[in-house]
Amino acid sequence: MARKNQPNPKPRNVKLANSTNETKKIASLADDRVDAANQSLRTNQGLRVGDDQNSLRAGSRGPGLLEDFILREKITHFDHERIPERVVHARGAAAHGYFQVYKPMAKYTKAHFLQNPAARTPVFARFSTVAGSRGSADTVRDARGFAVKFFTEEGNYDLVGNNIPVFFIQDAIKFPDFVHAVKPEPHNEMPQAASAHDTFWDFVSLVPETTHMVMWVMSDRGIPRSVRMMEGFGVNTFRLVNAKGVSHFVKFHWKPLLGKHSLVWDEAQKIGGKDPDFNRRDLWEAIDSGAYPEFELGVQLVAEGDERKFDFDILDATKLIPEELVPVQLIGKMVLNRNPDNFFAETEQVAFHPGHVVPGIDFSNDPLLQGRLFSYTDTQLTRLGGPNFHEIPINRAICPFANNQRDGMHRHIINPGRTSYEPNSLEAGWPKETHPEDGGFASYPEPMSGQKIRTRSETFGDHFSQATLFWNSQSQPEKEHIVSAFQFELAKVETPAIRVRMLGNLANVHRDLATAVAFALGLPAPATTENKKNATAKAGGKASAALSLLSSNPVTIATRKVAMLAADGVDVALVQKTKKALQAEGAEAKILAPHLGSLTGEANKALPVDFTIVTMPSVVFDAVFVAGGRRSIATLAASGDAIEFLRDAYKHGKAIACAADGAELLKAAGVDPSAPGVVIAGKTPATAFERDFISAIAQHRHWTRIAKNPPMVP
Ligand code: HDE
Repeated sequence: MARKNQPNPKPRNVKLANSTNETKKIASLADDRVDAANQSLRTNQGLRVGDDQNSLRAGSRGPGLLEDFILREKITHFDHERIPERVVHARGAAAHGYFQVYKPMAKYTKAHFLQNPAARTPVFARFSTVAGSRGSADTVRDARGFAVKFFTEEGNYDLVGNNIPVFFIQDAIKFPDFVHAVKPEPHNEMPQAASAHDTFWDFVSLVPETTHMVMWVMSDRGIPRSVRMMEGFGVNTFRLVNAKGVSHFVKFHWKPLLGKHSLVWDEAQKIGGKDPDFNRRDLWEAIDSGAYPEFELGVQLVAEGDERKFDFDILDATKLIPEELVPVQLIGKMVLNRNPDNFFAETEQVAFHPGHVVPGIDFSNDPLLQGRLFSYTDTQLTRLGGPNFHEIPINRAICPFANNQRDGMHRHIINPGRTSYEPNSLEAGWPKETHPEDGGFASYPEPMSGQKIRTRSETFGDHFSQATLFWNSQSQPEKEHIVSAFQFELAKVETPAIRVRMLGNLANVHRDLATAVAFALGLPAPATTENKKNATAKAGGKASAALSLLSSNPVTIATRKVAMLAADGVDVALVQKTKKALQAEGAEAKILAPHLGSLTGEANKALPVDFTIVTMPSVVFDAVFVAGGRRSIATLAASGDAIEFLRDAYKHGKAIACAADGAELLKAAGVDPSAPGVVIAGKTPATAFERDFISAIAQHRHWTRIAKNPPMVP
């Protein structure tokens, strides 16, 4: 076996000292990989197994024998395969990669991994939904976790963020209440992974500080097209501290190089049934095919002395700092280039913690963050079964490592020597502290004074201005989606008083929003009651372009998936030409047909089929190409599956291209050939057809086709 059975008490991989950190981490994980190829099947004690088919029994038809230690070992291990899932963020997918800073950040931080543009720091990033169980669907409406572990030479640094820059609550003491409210209801454990139920809306309607984040979750941010196409945010305010001890407050951002894109709600729900692993599969396949997801790391920096210059409190996690006030500086890039070898060992056992910091990164007094700093180690004790979870390969630091902690469940390290205390003289005082000037961690010495009280600062009191800012910043289609989401969720709420109370909160965000939602609920539009002054006078009266998903996206179809619908009799030449043009732009084109194998095309040309139409529905593609050929079109026009495929693509605003002789099929599917985003071959030269199709896909959605459904206001 490849495994080293004797854990090394010295720093791991010292012999790799000249290699990059990235290689070190890969090597460190490789030490723990057990490759079963060419190996005998053995028990956990190393005994070679002679028969893995039959248990030990008294005669071939007799009872089993207690003596069968091989059966007992196997079944016992199986019985204990499950560990508690994460209380929140149970459903996730992850990838390895690296981070590289663009230029030295010494002016702001002494963190080593933010200094050398030539160095690559290994990372492990996990993306998750929040409310659902481990086996829930990927495309539910929810915030997404965006957690990154940096294996730096000064120890592990975790940036444990979300895809939404603010949080529901201001104080950690409300977190269990919030989570209990959003989780399935306790009496019947329904609904799974959904906020559209009474307890969630009961809580948020009673706690107005949730309004801003609720706006984000009801927006298209709640249903990302791909984790590769969503932003990430550190949410809480942290500190960067330089070698001279000068501190800046910092908000962290991740910006995806593929732009920010979302699903539409009907599509998200259908994917939930057709491919519950949609986001997980998308991440895996992209990395597998070499289309490595990339995210730039951004920082918003606020000098220590400017802490109070905003009309909100930067310690309040329900607020963001508008990019117009403090621009985001892009300081480096993360590339995810390797899928995990084993889901459980890596993705499930990875343990993030916002308190895993390195010198040069520190905390603010944000009361949500302060509570988080307790929670994450505590939760691992239950989830990973004891205090030694840092020894699990995926959690191990790559730097030299020694301290006086000892024993506990599942201890792997074998510490030689007699001392595990400090001070000691028997081991010459080792392991010893490091002076901060030499890299030892020292907390930022923020001056403190004040009474010991349970009070929230008055500066946390405005709950609506930024919710209004968010609403104002959305494009028309995005506003329509927010309205539809509230209409959907609140119509699922069974208790009328909760709907009414929630409308009261929405009225403080914007009259149009409250009026439109009230219409669908059959309720009168509520009057604006509270905080109106704030909502108009402060940031709420303005807009911030960066808050719209549709702003500043790159024009690209890279990694987009295009379905090519075809049947026997297909015009193979046009399919191949269009496929080539799409691939040249980095998109992926797949042939979908009524049967697998090969299609017999016109002039007896063969076209290999990738998938049957029923197994790969429209909702898992970004665009559709309807191949030509008289017989092919006639077959598809008579196929309910092909018609539904096109109907969905049309309804979901996706680009549709069709060969010149495909009118019959479009008509059967109710596709208007002159609608935006529908491109018909033959009208223009072939090159223009390809170009028009590519540019229609690059627009992601053709919103006017979606906006008609449902009506936003009476
Ligand atoms: Fe978490 N959160 N959280 N959270 N959180 C956990 O830690 C908690 C919050 C976030 O992929 C838990 O290991 C408290 C904000 C992510 O493994 C737990 C509070 C943000 C992940 C926990 C918050 C997050 C977690 C559950 C309020 C965005 C998944 C399992 C004070 C910045 C990490 C675990 C992964 C996971 C506690 C609020 C992000 C219970 C008490 C705000 C991405 O410790």
